[in-house]
Amino acid sequence: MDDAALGREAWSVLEANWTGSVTVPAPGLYPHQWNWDSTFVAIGLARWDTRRAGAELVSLLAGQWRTGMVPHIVFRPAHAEAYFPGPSVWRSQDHPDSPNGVCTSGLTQPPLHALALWWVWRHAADHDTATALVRRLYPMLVAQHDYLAATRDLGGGGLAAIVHPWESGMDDSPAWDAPLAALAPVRYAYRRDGLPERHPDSHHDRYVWLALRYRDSGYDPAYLRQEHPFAVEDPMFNGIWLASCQALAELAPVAGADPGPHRERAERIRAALLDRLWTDGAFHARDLRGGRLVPVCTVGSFGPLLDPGLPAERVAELVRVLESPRFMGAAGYPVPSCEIRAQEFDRSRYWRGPSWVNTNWLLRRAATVHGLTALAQVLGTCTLRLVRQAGFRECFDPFDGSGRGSRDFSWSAALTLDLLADGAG
Ligand code: 2M8
Repeated sequence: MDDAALGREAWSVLEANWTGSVTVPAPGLYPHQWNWDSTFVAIGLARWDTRRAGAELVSLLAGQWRTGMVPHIVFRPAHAEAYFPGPSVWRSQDHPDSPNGVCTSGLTQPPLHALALWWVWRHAADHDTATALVRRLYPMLVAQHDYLAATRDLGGGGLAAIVHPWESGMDDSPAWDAPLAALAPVRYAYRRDGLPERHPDSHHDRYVWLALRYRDSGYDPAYLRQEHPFAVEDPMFNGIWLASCQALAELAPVAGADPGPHRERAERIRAALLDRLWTDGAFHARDLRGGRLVPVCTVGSFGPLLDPGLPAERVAELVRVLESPRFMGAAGYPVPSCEIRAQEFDRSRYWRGPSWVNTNWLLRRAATVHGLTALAQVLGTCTLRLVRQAGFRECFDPFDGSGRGSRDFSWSAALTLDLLADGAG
């Protein structure tokens, strides 16, 4: 399929998943607005349609809480209980800090928003619209970053902790196995049929239990600090946060603000990543409750590569691991979501092996940031090969490229548009 035809197909997926104000991740399984999905959609649309890219971010931020937290799901009322856990589980409307008239979840997702806004601003054909958008969203993104610094630094070392696997976006990643296994066994009727590739004795019961505990605390920051049994410093979440701090520093002058505090925060996050999460030639998640680094290396281990200021020797070490048979070197369709030789690796299980377009895009961006042109080229070409051969699937087998999970998946389509516009084909 040539580039023009692939681009047309990507557009038709995004049209079909557009509700008039938001792009849902996929028909059927995901009927609401998801947080980082919308940031990837905005990135993908940035070079093509400034207004719609902006609308995607604006509708997502309509769900922002007064604490600054940007929720991981903004619900569409007409489809309220079409996804579990829906609004009746989260009960956001009972909380005084939740937004008026919008139902959301009580968790967040990786803070890619400022990077997405910067991407839209930088690539906008319609400069006035982009500038107005930056001025409107900048204070909301500052509030989001302040929330992470004030409420999520549960380890006290300058990083933001996730308090639920869903907050990572890489839900079933083996990086969360040990912290989840330490929880008491629980059983809830939480099953989703039709997804055979998900973990059969999955952690989903624990997911629901964790979400309910946090909800029942009244989404209380003191409870998170003192009692909540799941708290993990994820290198991908924090690498994305760092990149977003740098993006906010770039955007600050457009909004008439001082970039200094964002640069300082980025430096603090870099120092904390190196100090707290680096071991054995890569970044690893830190289980704050278990008090140790998680041994398994996943695609999340490369998140801090998004930082142009990462010391050169660390960049070289990470790229060596990335290109080795542990990751890209043994997969025909990189980058697998988990190290191939790890015991936990599974080529077909959700976030435990398959290759995803969004993480490939992030790593391609990281390669570009460090001037690694050949690596960026391989990542772009391989990602386009996946969608050309298997369509805009949710994820892909890293060895044979066959599609997994949902079809017509929005971020796979949107990021294809970005790769095509960037000449990655
Ligand atoms: C998946 O996560 C949701 C929960 O948030 C789920 O499993 O139902 C993940 O792949 C996540 O990264 C993504 O944002 C979401 C919607 O595509 O689906």
